Amino acid sequence: MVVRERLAELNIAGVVSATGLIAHGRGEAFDYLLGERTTSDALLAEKVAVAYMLEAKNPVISVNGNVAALCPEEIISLAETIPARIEVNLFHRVEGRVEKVVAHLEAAGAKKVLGRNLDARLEGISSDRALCTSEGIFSADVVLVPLEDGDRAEALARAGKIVLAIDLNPISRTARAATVTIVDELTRALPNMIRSVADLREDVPERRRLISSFDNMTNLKRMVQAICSHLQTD
Ligand code: PTJ
Repeated sequence: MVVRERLAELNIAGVVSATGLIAHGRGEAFDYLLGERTTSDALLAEKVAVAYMLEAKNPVISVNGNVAALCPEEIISLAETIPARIEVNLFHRVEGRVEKVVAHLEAAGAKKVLGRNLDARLEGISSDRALCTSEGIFSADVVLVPLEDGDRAEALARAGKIVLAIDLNPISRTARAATVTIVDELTRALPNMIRSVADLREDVPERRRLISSFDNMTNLKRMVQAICSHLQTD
């Protein structure tokens, strides 16, 4: 209830879009099906995603209205500890909204947030959603996309980037386009990821083992099985 109230308030303030509220409801529905827990497979995907971020040359965390509203402090903490850049990249580009989302992150302590000045375009998307920054998403080798839409996730993958998605829907286009899909609720996933950074920072062999032994399609099948098993328990 507290989270819903926060999202509703930030919708009125212009940070969260109207469809962001619908997207959140969709996420809640999948989370009920999953049992509102982090499965061992999701925890593994979280570690693999951190391994990719620590191995990256220019890791970027893409932030939209929902992500900024749900967990600004955790996004900032993950970005600082990796370290990674934060870029605000919106699906609904209403006039003045980027500024509101950036300001919301800055009020939570974020520094040097990218996204105010968009000077590059992702190939393969015709709308304004292709716009990004050359310093951030355009030149990133690894992009963390919590709650991403399918078109952009596919475009990022086609651009040769390692795409790390956080998406409670294991059959979404985003989930299937990503290199690693974390099927977990965002506010549970981020603290787990922050904890994994400490374990993996100095352990290069373990990072590489995690990356080379991970297969996203197998991961997604296991997450679908986890939903089915949960529904079959009394
Ligand atoms: O702020 P904007 O304009 O950039 O818009 C952001 C939204 C989320 C509206 C936009 O990216 C969008 O339309 O996304 P989709 O296509 O609705 O995808 C969102 C996915 O995230 C869905 O598969 C949801 O199940 C999932 N999801 C929603 N809330 C959570 C979530 N996954 C993890 N944690 C959540 N809290």
